[in-house]
Amino acid sequence: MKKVIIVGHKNPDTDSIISAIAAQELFSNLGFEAQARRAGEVNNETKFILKKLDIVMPDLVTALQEDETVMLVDHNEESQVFDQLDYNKVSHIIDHHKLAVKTEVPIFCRVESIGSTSSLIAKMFFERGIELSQKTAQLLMSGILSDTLNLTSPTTTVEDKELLEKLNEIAELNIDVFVTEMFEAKSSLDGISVEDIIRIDYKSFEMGEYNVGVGTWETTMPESVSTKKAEIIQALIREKEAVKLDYVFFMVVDILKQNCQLYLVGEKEQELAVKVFAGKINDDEMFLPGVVSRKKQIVPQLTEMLSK
Ligand SMILES: [Mn+2]
Repeated sequence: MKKVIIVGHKNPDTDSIISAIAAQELFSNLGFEAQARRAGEVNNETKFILKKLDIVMPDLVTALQEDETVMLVDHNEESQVFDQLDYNKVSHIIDHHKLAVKTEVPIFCRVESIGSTSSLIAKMFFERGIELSQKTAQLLMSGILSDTLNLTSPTTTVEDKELLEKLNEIAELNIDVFVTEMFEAKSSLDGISVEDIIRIDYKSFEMGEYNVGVGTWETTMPESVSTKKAEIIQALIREKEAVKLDYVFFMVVDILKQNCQLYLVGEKEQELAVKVFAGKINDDEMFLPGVVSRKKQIVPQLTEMLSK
């Protein structure tokens, strides 16, 4: 049997953990010896979901065995894969982010512009006619609801809505209640240090010649984070120096009011933000109404400017 290790990105979010767990079930059904792993500590939202659905947390990914290959879910950029990975070991990519790699050999690659990788895995279950348990259906719904911010993010597609409805025929979840609990868990700062706030949902990107870090904190209680702004900015500056970033940005996303405070740690970031987003800077931050998605509303715009 072909052995495949399934893993999401570093600083895993809910979608990257859930899509790995669900892909393990899908690919086991397709004749693989599939194992879900995680590439880092998980956030409070993910912990809440796995506990609620009584699902075992995947183990941390470790060095690969000779006969194992890797399926990347919810990412494909080299800067986001787990540290020890030789990219030549990647045999599969299932993702909904921009494709940013070239491979030496043909691989299985399923990339769609859809709201979550969980949506894509759900779609693959349905396409292949593989039966979903109630728990797996609930799990996939959580992934979709998390990544699309309950279908409100501009990344949401008609298909996400249809898949969610179809899954709920099996899952029978009270979506409103579940989402409220999920977002509460996501917003909780229980056991979360300032370092955790910037690290938990942080990604780095190559934009033109530049290395750019963009962290995000999605919350229903932005004030709980904004009171720590000065400390967060100091931590971001330390991170920028430590890993030699050219720019670092941090988004505090208000899930309910659908807006973002973009923290700007220095003059370079301020200049770039003014050019790209044309907002007003007030006390090291720029208010961006309607902006909630790093993938769709921050990264492409920065990349375009920095690639000129
Ligand atoms: Mn995702």
